[in-house]
Amino acid sequence: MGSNLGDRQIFISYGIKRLSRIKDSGIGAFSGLYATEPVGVQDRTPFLNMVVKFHTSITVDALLDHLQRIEKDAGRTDAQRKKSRVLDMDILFFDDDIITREDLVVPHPEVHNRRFMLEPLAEIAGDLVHPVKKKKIKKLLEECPKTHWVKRL
Ligand code: PH2
Ligand code: MG
Ligand code: MG
Repeated sequence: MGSNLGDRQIFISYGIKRLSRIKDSGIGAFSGLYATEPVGVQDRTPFLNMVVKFHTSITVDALLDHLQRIEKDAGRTDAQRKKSRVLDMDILFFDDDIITREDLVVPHPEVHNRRFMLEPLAEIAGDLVHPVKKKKIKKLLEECPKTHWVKRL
């Protein structure tokens, strides 16, 4: 999850609350909350980012629908797509599934390049093996250049 617009902490909390209400599912673990330098975004306001481990029996498409609905309900507009956003909820991994569709790529295509994803991930899933890179998260984190700052709050 990420937010860099408005009351960032409230939007992250809202995302968690809505996730916890998805049926046949549950949150298994939370990372800490991180302030992170924006990557590829004009606005210099730091993001708040965090990662949650989510157990579910719904399909990845049903999950994606939920996430998009939650983002929209938080007030996210299409104009925020490549810019600042009140709430962004991305699927980083879905089991070992490898999905390469136009509307969804899993594992997240940038996860190995982004310390703002890898640092919180390493906290709760350091031994998770990236099914494409075939490396553990903690290894990917070691190898990831420090192109942006990431600070655990
Ligand atoms: N999300 C982006 C683009 N850049 N930078 C940080 N620090 N955190 C994000 O969540 C983020 C980003 C696109 O979704
Ligand atoms: Mg997104
Ligand atoms: Mg994103």
